[in-house]
Amino acid sequence: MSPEKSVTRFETGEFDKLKSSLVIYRCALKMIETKLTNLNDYYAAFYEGNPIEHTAYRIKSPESIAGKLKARNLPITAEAAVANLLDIAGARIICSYAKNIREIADIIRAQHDLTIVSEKDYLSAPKASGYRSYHIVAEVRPGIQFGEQCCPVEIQIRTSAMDFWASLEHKVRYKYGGQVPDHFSRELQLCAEKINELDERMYLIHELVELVNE
Ligand code: 0O2
Repeated sequence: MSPEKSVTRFETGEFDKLKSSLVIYRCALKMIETKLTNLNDYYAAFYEGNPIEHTAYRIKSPESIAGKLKARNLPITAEAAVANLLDIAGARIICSYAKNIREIADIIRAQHDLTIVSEKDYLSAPKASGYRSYHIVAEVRPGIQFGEQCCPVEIQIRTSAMDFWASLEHKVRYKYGGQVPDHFSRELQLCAEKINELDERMYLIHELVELVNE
């Protein structure tokens, strides 16, 4: 039996304000999507092994925004969301090997029309949950119609195996309303370690095959 989950929501007036606030995030996300599609096309045309497996894009749902504001003891308002949350617009890059993650992060960092706001290296320092990924928050300027306003987009870069783990852990955490029982947490931490080990071993196989080809 699943425990009861109480859903935090925006009040009607605030919900309408949030809907208007989300327009600029959608525009910013489309700009990042174009940039990453171009990067993917470049790799596909000029590299033998494209390190990008696939990309995904999402705007955080109002329920999820409200839940995050509540968890941080912030008011459930559009203003608080815009002022405090950097991951309302999110892009995810799934790549083949952990080594590709840093290469892709370097390319993103070097783009002149992006302003890097923050970076979190959960590869060198995984979260207590076992979560591994590289996060970059980049700001873009979606257009003069929004004045001088910049808009943040969180870009998460990880391997397929790390992504598989993160989806499962997210599902478990959601199921238990954030209070994951200890035995599940331990099992997930163990899986994260094993996944990391597998990522490294598969990369070694890949490198050996490259050597043999040479
Ligand atoms: P969703 O549904 O993906 O949008 P926070 O730790 O979230 O309070 P911050 O600084 O926003 O504070 O977090 P951080 O570390 O940059 O992480 C933001 C996002 O990374 C999360 O968004 C998740 O997508 C992912 N993430 C971070 N830690 C974990 C983890 O332990 N497990 C999984 N599965 N994902 C994680 P949201 O809002 O949590 O979720």
